[in-house]
Amino acid sequence: MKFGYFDDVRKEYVITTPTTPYPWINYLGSQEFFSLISNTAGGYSFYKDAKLRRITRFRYNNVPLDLGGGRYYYLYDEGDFWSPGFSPAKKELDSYECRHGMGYTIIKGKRNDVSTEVTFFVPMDFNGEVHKVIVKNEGESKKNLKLFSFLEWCLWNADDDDRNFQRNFSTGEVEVKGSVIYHKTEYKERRNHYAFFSVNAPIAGFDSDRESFIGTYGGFDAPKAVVAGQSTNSVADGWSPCASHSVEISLEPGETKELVFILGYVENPVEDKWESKGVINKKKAEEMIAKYATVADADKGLAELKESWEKLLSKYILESEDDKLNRQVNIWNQYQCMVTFNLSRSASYFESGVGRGMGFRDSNQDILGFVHQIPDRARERIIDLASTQLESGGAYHQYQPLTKRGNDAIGGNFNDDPLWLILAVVAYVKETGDYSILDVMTPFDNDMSKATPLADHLKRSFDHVINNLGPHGLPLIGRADWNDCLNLNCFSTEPGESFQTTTSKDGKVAESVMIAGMFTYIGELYARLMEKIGKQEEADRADSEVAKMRQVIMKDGWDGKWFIRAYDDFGKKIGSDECEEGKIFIESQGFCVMGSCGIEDGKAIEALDSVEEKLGTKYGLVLNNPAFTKYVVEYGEISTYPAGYKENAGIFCHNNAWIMCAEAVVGRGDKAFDYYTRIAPAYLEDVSDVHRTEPYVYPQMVAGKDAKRFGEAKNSWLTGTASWNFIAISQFILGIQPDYDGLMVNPAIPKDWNGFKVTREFRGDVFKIEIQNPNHVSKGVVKMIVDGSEVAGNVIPVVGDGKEHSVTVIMG
Ligand code: BGC
Ligand code: IFM
Repeated sequence: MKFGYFDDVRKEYVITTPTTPYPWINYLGSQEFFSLISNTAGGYSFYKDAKLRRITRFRYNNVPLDLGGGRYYYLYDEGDFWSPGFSPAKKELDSYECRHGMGYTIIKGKRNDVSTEVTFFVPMDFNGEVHKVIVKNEGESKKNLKLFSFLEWCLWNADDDDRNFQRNFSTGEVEVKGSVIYHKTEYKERRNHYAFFSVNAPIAGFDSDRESFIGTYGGFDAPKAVVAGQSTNSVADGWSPCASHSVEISLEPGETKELVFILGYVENPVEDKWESKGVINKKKAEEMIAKYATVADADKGLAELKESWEKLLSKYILESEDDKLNRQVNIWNQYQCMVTFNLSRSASYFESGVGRGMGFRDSNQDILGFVHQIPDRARERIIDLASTQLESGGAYHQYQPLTKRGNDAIGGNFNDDPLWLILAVVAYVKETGDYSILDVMTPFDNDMSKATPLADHLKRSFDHVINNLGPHGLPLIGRADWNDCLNLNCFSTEPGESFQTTTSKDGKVAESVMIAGMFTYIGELYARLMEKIGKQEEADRADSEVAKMRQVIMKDGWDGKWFIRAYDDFGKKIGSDECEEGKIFIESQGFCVMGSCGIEDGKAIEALDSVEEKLGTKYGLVLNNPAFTKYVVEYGEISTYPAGYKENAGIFCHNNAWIMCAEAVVGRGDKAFDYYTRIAPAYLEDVSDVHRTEPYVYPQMVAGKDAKRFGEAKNSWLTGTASWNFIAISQFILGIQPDYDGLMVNPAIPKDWNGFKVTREFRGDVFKIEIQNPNHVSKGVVKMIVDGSEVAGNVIPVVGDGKEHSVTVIMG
């Protein structure tokens, strides 16, 4: 069942009912001010950091879920009232539509012959949300309406806001001046920031105290002031500050009224601190309000935003015979990659914004998906990440975006972390040709006195693996590798003790075949990069370490029909046929094959066949099989999940992409693409009732075949799935791979494809690539013609003239 449709021309998903199976959200903002907005206008906003600078309040775990808070509008029409976005009033609407587009959302609702359309967006270079509201009388008689706005302020630190009521009920401060409501509460610090909510029209009244607006025993669905059709002009003093305007709107039949509301955030430079308590400098707010003073200004802001997205999405454009594939590649997957770059794993309808900052592993992988769009920001992000690396080559697992400091509470010791940095840097250099990044003096643990060139950070990442090998010569897993829940050194034998605190022995036994596989894949990329910058000796050293690791994998990491997953702290195999449950895991199959293990002797194919046989389902590949039904205390968190969920045999869409890549490596394009379509959201639109999360973005996980709710997705939006699936489709299946000296073309496609076209902007040139598949093969390039001349091999050389170039590639 579907709950909307794709409008590919406008690059929007159009939702046709407010009661989607789960709130279907979008993100506004891509620089410093961000918002989450659901199809009923629920969600919240923050500046840079969802934990430390939360602007509006949202209650996770609310009932119903999407009424945790939002930026809400109510129409009052002589006794009746409703919300044009359905929530929070939840009065039935005569028509409803929500269009989630690239950085904006339009919600339209009609009742009593009054249609209202609200366009929400965060303009470029603007620390605020603009709401353009159009109210139209579509009836035959005059309407005397009142429009109420409403939002609730969060007292800045979302974590504290949720807990520290003894303080926070006494700190709230607001100021109302004309049509602007200012939120001035201090958060345990001398005030240097404030927020405001304005409208570009005279107001009939306002409320800034939530209880006065809603009533002590009321709810968002029927606020006292809205029911009465009259604001109370409350000025908050402690308790819960909010912001609500009421605007009188009289409309003749056919008449329209347009308004612009702005929710803004102002940060003052340190030197401009206010000296007196309760006084704020309103100059910046006034400038922001003036910038979008009219509907024409708002329209211009929206047009600029759309243009910037057009530009971002023009770097890789696919024309294939498959509309679902085109929309997935050209619109939604690239959009999701940008959102994951901006938000890491911090704020979604599954991530509370207070739980985590930016992940070292996660953000490095995110770079793979957006580096072609904004290489400059990828460069900056890489340096930020590398600056939290430790001298040992290990890394803080997370850092807080506002401070950019490593998070001590979580620490490091996830032994896969360092390798992802190499992968991100290689992707950046291949995309840009900018080797100078390798010379950037980059601190360890943010301490500039310990800075070394970025190239040295990569060496330490590489060496971190070989300095931490276990009894078989495989990498020690540390606290966990990519699979956060495989905690082989962190288990407890005491009931009730935390998994994360007790080390069983000395952490020198448990080994990860996945990290070994990653090392063969990424280590080889490191060797090639070193060769490129003339460090042949280092390249040779890396090559020989990688070759050694491949041997170790084939000797002690091969189980007979697939790669084993790990050795536990007692030296016992995990992910082996000899195990009772969890006989096979997906991660090591993907990375060992990508790292060219078992290619020559057919073992790679054998491992991939086992993947389909043991892990395959119609909704994707499960992570392990059989699912754990018993606790295995020495494995850590993994077996605490019920069978079929999350890391215990859930379908982790992230690692499905590694299998697509591996299938492409062995040349099986049909299989690679088949796996792609099993999880790509555009192909699952028709089962939205089963899948439940947004049909336009990937979820992190879909319940696996052992789960009671097989096929149901969770954790949509913020997941490495976005970047890896983009890599899988764009570089491994469609096969357009940035390389040091040009664009390599190496598709692995289904045999029945006739071909496809890709427009790829690369280092300033635009390549119009047409791939023809006259002999219906999956892999192999027999001829390549660039600007009319045949070129040997399959690398389109960089031209560097900033012009358009035509490329024809014949497969065979
Ligand atoms: C959770 C995992 C999750 C991971 C994300 C763990 O603590 O339990 O299920 O995927 O964190 O980092
Ligand atoms: O690898 C992790 C990722 O860092 C966060 N989400 C879950 C993945 C698997 O555990």
